[in-house]
This record gives sequence, structure tokens and C-alpha cells, in this order.
Amino acid sequence: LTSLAIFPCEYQLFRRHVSNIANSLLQVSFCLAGAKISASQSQQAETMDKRILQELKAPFARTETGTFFQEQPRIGNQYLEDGLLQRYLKVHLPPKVFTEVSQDLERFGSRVMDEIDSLGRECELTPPRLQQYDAWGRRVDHIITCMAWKRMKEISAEEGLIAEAYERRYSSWSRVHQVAKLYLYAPSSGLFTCPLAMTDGAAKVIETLGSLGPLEEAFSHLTSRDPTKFWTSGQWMTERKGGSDVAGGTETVAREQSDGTYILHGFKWFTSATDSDMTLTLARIVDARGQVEQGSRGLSLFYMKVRDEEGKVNDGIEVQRLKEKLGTRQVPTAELLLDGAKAYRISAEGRGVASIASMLTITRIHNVVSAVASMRRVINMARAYATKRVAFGKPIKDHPLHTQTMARMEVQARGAFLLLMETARLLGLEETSMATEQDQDLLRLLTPVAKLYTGKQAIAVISEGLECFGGQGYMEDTGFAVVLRDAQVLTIWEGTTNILALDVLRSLTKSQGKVLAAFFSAAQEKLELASRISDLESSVQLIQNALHRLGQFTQRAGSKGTVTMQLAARDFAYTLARIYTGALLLEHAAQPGAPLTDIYTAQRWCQQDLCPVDKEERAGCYDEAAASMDTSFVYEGSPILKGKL
Ligand code: UCC
Repeated sequence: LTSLAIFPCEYQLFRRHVSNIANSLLQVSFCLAGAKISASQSQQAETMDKRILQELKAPFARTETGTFFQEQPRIGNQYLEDGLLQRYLKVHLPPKVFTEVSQDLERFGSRVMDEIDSLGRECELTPPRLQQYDAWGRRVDHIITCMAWKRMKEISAEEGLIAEAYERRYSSWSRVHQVAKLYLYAPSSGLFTCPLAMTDGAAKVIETLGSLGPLEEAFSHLTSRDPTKFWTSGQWMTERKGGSDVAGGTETVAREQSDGTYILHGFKWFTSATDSDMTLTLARIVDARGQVEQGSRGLSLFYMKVRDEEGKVNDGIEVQRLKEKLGTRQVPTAELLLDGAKAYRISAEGRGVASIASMLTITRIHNVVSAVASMRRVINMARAYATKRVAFGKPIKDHPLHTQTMARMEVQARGAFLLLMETARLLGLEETSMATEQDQDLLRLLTPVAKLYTGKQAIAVISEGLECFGGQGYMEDTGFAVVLRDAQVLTIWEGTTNILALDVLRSLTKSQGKVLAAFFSAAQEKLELASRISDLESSVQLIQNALHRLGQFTQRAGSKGTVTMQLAARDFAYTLARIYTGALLLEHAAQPGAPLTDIYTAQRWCQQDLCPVDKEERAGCYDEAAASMDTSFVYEGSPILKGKL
């Protein structure tokens, strides 16, 4: 017994054995003392010994924790595992570009698998922390990030994750290349995609405004492939009064200095990736009378360096605290006091929101990348698991109901993927001056549509995906739970679903309907090829029908008040997303040599309600009476409104 390694969990068993053996020894010593050992006593002792031995050999006894261990699903090369991505690139990219891009993505896919994925996990396990004071009591506001997070910054530069989009070596296809790379990277990036989104957005603003003065230096850092030079940028918009109503919520003021720079005073409530090197932010300029203009027209856009050469936060910026978030804990998100922080105005006075809008376009597209990529990753991992996990006598991949569930997730993820790529394609055209007016209008409309729709899809698909792993999907240490926690931000960051739905309406109003005309034409064009393929005919018909109903709805809505359109905004945006994605899937499935799976995806997508706005309107959901009833219904029993409705 002394040679046995006894662990705490076996302690009770051990105690039982010891007491049994002690009893046996007592009996033996008693016998040796004079009494004779009876045959039955010796038999009893033998049986007991056997039982002890049996117990020690039993499964889960001693140090054994059982003999079965589930084989872990492992990440493979995500480029090679993604047939749709490969087919998309092959169909759209010029052959030489396809060869080069494909080679790069295959190599990068290996790097994600072998190196980056474990770094991403380390970022999750070692979240950033804030050291506010040094040992001697001096205020330092040092945001401490882990080595893996720092390595992500170097890798981003080495891989040109921002540079690729601005070097334009593949002309308009550079954006598609960059987006495909980010799509492979995002779920393994430990959320480094957050600073990259804002870095890309800042580069875009600077390129749009013209990189003059200090912006020239900033642009070269943001788009550098040299890890020692590469900068990331923040985007400080949200203040205590809120992140949606930027015009109503911005209190930060900017005072011009004699050298033409400004000093800023204010409180930024939600600044993501606060370890960044620079930022773009909004503030109200104080005029000679000490007054500021309220509303959107009072906001201007400023560029600010956040840290000095040693990485120390600049004077005039105090980090109040790091936020405690549901997910995205890998990213340092801070509350900042601006107390005389030096900044450069980079927009015309009062053109802050309009100037930062190009950043919003980019960060919203990055949001779509993350949404689609995380759906894809969860499905791929669930697929790997289904081949290894056996239940009820066979691998779970052989249970049709399980596979059907995964097929439904696939349809969503594939549709969302094509919507992402379409947005990236249009952005690439716009940035290389190759976009037609229709392309530009479509990009303006599809950006908020894709952002709001894929964010919702991601949460649903990822939640379903976790279920594919049973209880293991719910465990933090498998690394799956974090995917769901992180996904929840996708519908909030860069504008909530309703704010984005209202942005869709803004694009309609501002363009006097041109964006919608572009939508109808582009969708029709995409259906052309598919309408000649018999397997796709009925799906084409469903999209045509939905387009017709959408057209009728917009005509009816035009003659009604603004309340109708506001109440319809979300369903309207969903309708645009479903119809356009259906058209994209059909166009893709109609390509020569397309596999049956592409046809099947398009057919399945088109089975859903493609025009929810029509159904809801016919049900009277957008009438003023319905709005009033919604209020009574939602606040029924509320102590605040009781009896006042
Ligand atoms: O979420 C945040 C944290 C950052 C994390 C980033 C990482 C994400 C990556 C994820 C990947 C992992 S910070 C902030 C979040 N907040 C928002 O996104 C803001 C949400 N609110 C809105 O979008 C609002 O609708 C506002 C702020 C745009 C509304 O402002 P206004 O001033 O009331 O709106 P106006 O008056 O309608 O528009 C002002 C001007 C107009 O141009 P002009 O003056 O020429 O007529 C608009 O056409 O701005 C123009 N504009 C736009 N232009 C407004 N929105 C857009 C747009 N989307 N595109 C083009």
C-alpha cells in the first residue's frame, strides 16, 4: 500500500482499505497471540483482499480518471477548408491575381493554424490591465498588454493586413485580397481585428481628406509593413451621453492655440484599443466668444497622437479605468479624460461627422468580416467535432438531424460570405476610381445593410454552433464560449441594428432614392445568368417576386408619413439583405462548373421570407395605431407609466 500513489479524490477509498487491512491485522495478531486461525476466518481475509484488489483495478479507481477521452477538434488550414472562398476568388479574380492571392492565402492559412491561433487564445487568457501609478506614486496610466497581443501587431504589419488595401498592387482586387486575409485571421486574432478596423478606417479618412502635414507621417505608419514602424489607431466617438446620438452626446471642446493646433477637454466614455498609437476624435470648437455650436454642425474631426516614442500616454490624456465587458476582453477599452490633450483639426469646421463617415464605412465592413468569419470558424470546428464525436452508437455526423442543423447554419454563413465579398469588391472599385455611379450607390446602401444583418446572423449561428459541442460548447476552457461572448458586440459596435437601419433610410433620403434604384438594377443583373438555368429558375422567381413586392411597398410607403418608414426601417433593411444575398447566391450558383452545393445553397436561401417588410406592412405593423399599441403593450404594468398611457 505504501507504494501506491494516493490522490485526494481516492482518499475515501484509501481510508476504507486501510481500515479493512487494519481489521485483518488485528485478527491476525489476535490469532498469533494464542488463538488458532479458523478456516472461515482465513477465507474471509482472502475474499477481502480480492475485493480490495478488484476495487483498485476498477475504472476511475486510484489515479485513473476513466479510459475514454474525447478527441479534440483542431483547426485546420482555413483557406484550404473553405471551398466557397476558393471558388469565389477563382470566379472573380483575373487568373494571375488569383494564383498569387491563392498562394498567399494558403500560406497565411498555415500561419494562422500553426502560430496565430494559439497567440489569439493567449490574448483571451491574458487580458489587458491598467497600471495607474508607479511604485513611487507617480501617475503613469500604463495599459499593460500581453506578449501575444504585441506579437499580433507585428504580424499584422508583416502580413500587410492594412498595407495590402492601400498599396493596391492588385488594383481594385486588393480590397478583396485584404478582406479574405482578415476573414482567415479574425477568429484567431484575439480580437486584434478591432484595432485593425480602426487603423484601416483612419487610413481611409486620411486618404480621403489628403495626407497633408502631420497626417502624412500618420498615414505612412498606419500602412507600413515594417513592424517597428506600424501604428494602430483608435476612434474616440462615444461620450457619457451615448454612442448612437453622436451629435447630441459630444461634449468635448477644442480650443485653438496660437500655433494652429488645438487642446481638447472632454471625457471619452468608450475608447477601444486604447493602447493604439494615434486616434481620430470629435470635438466642438470654442469660438472667440467662448461659445460652441451644438448638434452635428458643431462637430469637427481631430487627429491626436496618443503616446510618445516610449509608448507613454501623452500629457493631457488620463486613463480613468478599463471597461469590464461581457466579451472582447482581449481588447483594452478605456474611459479617458482629455484634459488639455494636443490635437490637430483635420476636417473643415463643423464637418466632423461627415468626415468620420468614411471611417465608419470601413469599420462597419470590418464588423462584417468578423461576423462572417466567426460563423465560418464555428461551423468548421463543429464539422471537425462531428466526425470525432460518437453518440448513440455512431459519429454525430451520421445523425441526419444534426447535419440538417449544420446545413441551416451553412446556408446563413455562405450567404453572409457573398454579401461581405460583394461589399469588399465595391469598395475596391470605389477606391481605384473604377466604380460606376451604381456601384457607389450600392456600396453606400449595402454597408449598413451587411453590418446589421450579419451581426444578427452571427449571434444566432454561433449560439447554434456552441450547441453542436453539447456541454463542451458552454465551457470557457474549450475556447468556444468566448466566441459567443465576443459575437454579442457585433450588433452594438459601430452602430446598433436600429441605428444602422436608420442609416439605410439616411442613404435613401440623401441620394433621393438613387441607392434603391441601384439596388434594383444590380439585383436584376445578378439574376440574369441564373434565370437561364433550370435548377435555379424557381429560386429566381422567388427573388423576382420579392423585388416586386419591395417595389410596391416603397411606393405605398412614399405616400405615408415618416412614422411608417421609421417603423419599417429594420424589416426594410432585412428585406434588402435577404433579396440581395439571394441574388448573389444565385449568381454564384449559375457560374459554369458550379458544384451542386452552390445550387442547393441558393435554393435553400430563397425558401425563407424574402420580403418581411411587405408581410409586416400588410399586417398593419407600421400604422400609427400599431405604434401606439406597441407602447401600451411594452409598458403594460410598468410602474412609471401605469395609468398614464
Ligand atoms: O463602437 C465604437 C467603438 C469602436 C470599435 C471599432 C471596432 C469595430 C470593428 C469590429 C471588428 C472586430 S465607437 C462608436 C460607435 N458609434 C457609431 O458607430 C455611431 C452611431 N451613430 C450613427 O451612425 C449616427 O447615425 C450618426 C452619428 C452618423 C448621426 O449623426 P448626425 O450628425 O445626426 O447625422 P446626419 O446629420 O444625418 O449626418 C451628418 C453628415 C451628413 O453629410 P452631409 O452633411 O454632407 O449631408 C451625412 O450624409 O454625415 C453623413 N453621414 C454619412 N455619410 C452620416 N452617416 C453616414 C454614413 N454612414 N456614410 C456616409
